[in-house]
Amino acid sequence: MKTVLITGAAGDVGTHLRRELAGRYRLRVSDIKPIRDLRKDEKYVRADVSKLGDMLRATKGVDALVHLGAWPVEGDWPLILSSNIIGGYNGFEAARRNGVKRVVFASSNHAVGFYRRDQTIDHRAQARPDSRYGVSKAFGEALGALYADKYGLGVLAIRIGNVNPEPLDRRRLAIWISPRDIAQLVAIGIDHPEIRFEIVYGISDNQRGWYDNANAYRLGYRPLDKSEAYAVGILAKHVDHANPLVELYQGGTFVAAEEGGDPSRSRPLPGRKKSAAKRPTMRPAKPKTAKRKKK
Ligand code: 15L
Repeated sequence: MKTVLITGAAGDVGTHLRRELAGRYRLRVSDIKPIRDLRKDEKYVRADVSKLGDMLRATKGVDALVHLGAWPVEGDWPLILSSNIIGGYNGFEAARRNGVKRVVFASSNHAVGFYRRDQTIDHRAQARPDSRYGVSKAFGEALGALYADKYGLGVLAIRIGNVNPEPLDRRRLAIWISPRDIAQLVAIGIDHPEIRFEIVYGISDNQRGWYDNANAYRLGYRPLDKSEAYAVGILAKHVDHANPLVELYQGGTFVAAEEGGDPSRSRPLPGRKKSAAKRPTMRPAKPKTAKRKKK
């Protein structure tokens, strides 16, 4: 039986995974918080992901690392830097130094949150983070590619939507993943014989999804749950957010935090002055008809 370390195991996703993966692997679980409801075959190691020494101790002798440990939403820069950027690096580096063969990295939909909801994106979509948190997840994916290419680790980065027993709202009808489906993806990351570096989306079989998750299916993923089963009840309660950008982009409220995000501001139209394109519009304004020069 493989020994698998789950970091951030006291969090929501970690708690679901501990239950779903029990009996399948010998689980070592780590967190900065204590975990009191340990199963008899689980071992707890206190580890702060921002400390390389802790991560070296925690990853000793494990076959695979499931690296969930991080700040889980948008946060200020010092927090994202220590928990997610340094914490992400420490996970991969400790795995490398201890000869861990597999890393499953918990990336997020927020690494690509600035794609519009009317776009379908697949695993090749380049990062368009909607937050510092999203940037840290894109950084983790890049680390995964580096550690796979340079050091031969097998890495699965899962752009996780939202793990919950049921989808929470209209946006989550697109990105929801059930606990048993995320466990299935994690198990693919640990056991699939041919993984070098792969990105997949962590979503169930969601009819309203905006991801083409063909790469996950290619690796054998067969989700058991569908968000559509909850659609009628959720849509009946749905009220659009006051900020239209929240409904326009995949990242939802993350795109509107602080500055209120609108990527069209940073893309001046050809022949227009940059300052004019900076207006916070959702659609690029129509170019003015060029004035004729007087002869
Ligand atoms: C995430 O990446 C977060 O960790 C989680 O707390 C949710 O905010 C989720 O995304 C989401 O987008 O619903």
